Amino acid sequence: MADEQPLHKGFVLGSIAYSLGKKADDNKSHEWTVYVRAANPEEDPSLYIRKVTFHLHPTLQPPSRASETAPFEVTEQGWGEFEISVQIFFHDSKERPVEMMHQLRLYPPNDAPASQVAKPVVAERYDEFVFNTPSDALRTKLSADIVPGPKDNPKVWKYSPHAKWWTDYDAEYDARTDRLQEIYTQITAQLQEASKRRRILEEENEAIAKRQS
Ligand code: SLL
Repeated sequence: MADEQPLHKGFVLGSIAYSLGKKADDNKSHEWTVYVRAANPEEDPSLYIRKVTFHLHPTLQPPSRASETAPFEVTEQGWGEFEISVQIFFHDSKERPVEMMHQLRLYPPNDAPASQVAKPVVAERYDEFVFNTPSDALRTKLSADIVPGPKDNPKVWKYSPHAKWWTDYDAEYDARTDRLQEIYTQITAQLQEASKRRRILEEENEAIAKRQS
């Protein structure tokens, strides 16, 4: 019988924007990239994603851009922030395309500390694709261990020029899970210690009660 477990793939939809500084054209104050990347820095998302289309503001021509292999991204220059509609298509024809909105951010929030001004502005969110009825081929691909590809493989974001500004959600998750495990272990030890102390006190009480009766 076929394995009926759904498969989850963590991914990130976001944008990164660098200020081009004072010498830049008025209408090209920033260079930005909007992207769909795998959560895992070593994973090639083109194993399961066939194409991503980004629908930009009509001041950018042509507004519809298709990215047909990893990295799934579009880089542009401009001055303004706007909403980008993103469609993600999969190799598996049974999987319906996913449509999402992303708010492009170029400017740091007003309350950002001054030291952050030179950094690019990253706006991104983690999400998961859920494949409920993946084909055998997709299941095989998604279940395979991630083997680090050739060094500088442009399809994995580990080697992207933006990588140092990006969050490794997988590593963050693992670190949190390890920390939780540590806390559980400590609490269990403390509980055992407390119940041992309680037993000793109860025995002492019983002994005293016996002597008094
Ligand atoms: C705004 N609603 O008014 C937005 C629109 C459009 C920004 C922003 C393209 C570059 C160019 C560009 O930055 N468009 O115009 O050459 O803030």
